[in-house]
Amino acid sequence: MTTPETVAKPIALAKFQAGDFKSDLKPIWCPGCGDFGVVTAITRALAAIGRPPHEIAFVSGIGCSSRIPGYTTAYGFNTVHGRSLPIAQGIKLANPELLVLVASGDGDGFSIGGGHVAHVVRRNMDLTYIVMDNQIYGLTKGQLSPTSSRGRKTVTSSFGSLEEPVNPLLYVMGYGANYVAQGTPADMNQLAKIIEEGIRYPGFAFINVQSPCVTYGLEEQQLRAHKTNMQNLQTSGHDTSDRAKATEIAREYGHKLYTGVLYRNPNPPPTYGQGVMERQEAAKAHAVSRSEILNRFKPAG
Ligand SMILES: Cc1ncc(C[n+]2csc(CCOP(=O)(O)OP(=O)(O)O)c2C)c(N)n1
Ligand code: SF4
Repeated sequence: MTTPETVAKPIALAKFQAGDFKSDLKPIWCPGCGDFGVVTAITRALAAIGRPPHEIAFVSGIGCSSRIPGYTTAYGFNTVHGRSLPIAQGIKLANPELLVLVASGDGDGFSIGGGHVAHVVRRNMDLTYIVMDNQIYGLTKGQLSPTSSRGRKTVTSSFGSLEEPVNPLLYVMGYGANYVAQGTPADMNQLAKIIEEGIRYPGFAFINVQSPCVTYGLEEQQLRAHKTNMQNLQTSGHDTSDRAKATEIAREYGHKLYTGVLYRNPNPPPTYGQGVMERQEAAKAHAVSRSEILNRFKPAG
């Protein structure tokens, strides 16, 4: 039987270069913004996947990071702040053959759009969700975001934040995500690789990217921390199938920068799209033909 996964999973069909996925639009991000590295990593991952741009839908919300679909040659939909996930789910269900990527900022994804994350994870929608986590609202000029650390001074918290930050890794692990990874443009090869693996994963894949905002963020501290405090999970022999260990690592968010795949369920459960397809097949098998219905209601005599 054909399921969204069997038709949508990327098979290397043609040879592509990363440049084939870069649009002619010149990014208007601030020079040095981490998001430049993220779009490069995404285009590299797409080249490795080998699906042509017209078979890819790239959905985002609103924010500096959400500009990213426009910088690629995939079909792009820069939607509404916080609503990228519901729209991406609709696109995937309407056309299961499309490869659907979703991009957000930490504000877009875990503040106004935070409520959608639990549901997309528990449904196991076959989407790749990339969050550019700069711990600040960049586009609107430096307000406190849900991942800003306690004590962080911003234009909306001049005496320091009184709140504990949201932990995006623990959040998705808590709802049972099957592919969870974290990367940074400071390690481009790994970032491209974890995005590629996320796209290949048959189900919902979450990739948190520590992407520094050089204008309103704590870029110096962040970049220094990335260089000195990074711990590469793949070179340290982490077992990506160990959910309990991955949850322990996720708890370190904000303290230690773990990069690579935290968790990859080796036995991917069925996706929501698969369930929908199966029900459609079952409904067809039990379908009553039009003439049968007309016969049932045929007037006697
Ligand atoms: C419904 C709605 N509320 C608020 C805004 C204003 N707004 C636009 S982007 C944004 C936050 C941007 O931060 P983030 O999502 O973290 O992305 P970044 O710009 O840092 O990449 C806000 C509050 C909006 N456009 N729409
Ligand atoms: S404001 Fe920050 S997040 Fe936005 S483009 Fe500039 S550096 Fe990047």
